[in-house]
Amino acid sequence: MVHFTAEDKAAITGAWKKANVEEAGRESLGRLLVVYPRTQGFFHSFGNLSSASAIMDNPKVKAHDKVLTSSGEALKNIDDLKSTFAPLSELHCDKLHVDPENFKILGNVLLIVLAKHLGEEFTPEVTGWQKLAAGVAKALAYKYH
Ligand code: HNI
Repeated sequence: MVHFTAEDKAAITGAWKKANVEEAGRESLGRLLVVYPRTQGFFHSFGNLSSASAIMDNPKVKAHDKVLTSSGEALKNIDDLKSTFAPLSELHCDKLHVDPENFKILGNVLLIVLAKHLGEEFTPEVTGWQKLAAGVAKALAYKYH
């Protein structure tokens, strides 16, 4: 299990407050689809994903900021990510059939997008976020069978 120190928690919450979470979530999903095209296969219902600009302007991608905003819940329950993400783990396994390797990839994309949004000040906080991304990826994979 990932353990968060008081310093990690303070750094994570600080960056969360400064970041535009909806925008960063949207951009991360868009970037995931552009940079890792095989992930597009999970999003058949999203319509036109034929080019980088089509993806970044796709209304459904833009609307899909809930992927990250749901991580706001994670912050409130950071010491129990496993239970917090259990329902979403079941959904992604049983209904969506998303290979859990993709959770790690999206986490990495998110860290890069946040670094872009927050600039240099994100650097000292990256330790906490690295752990959070890893913890969420692990929690989302927990119910896989
Ligand atoms: Ni994910 C739907 C959360 C990673 C593919 N996903 C959701 C929903 C949430 C969510 C919340 C909405 C559920 C609902 O409507 O009840 N997803 C998360 C989180 C992460 C994540 C917190 C990782 C941090 N999802 C991924 C990844 C993929 C993915 C990496 C595929 C590559 N998710 C999906 C798909 C849907 C989805 C597909 C359904 C989309 C739709 O609207 O049809």
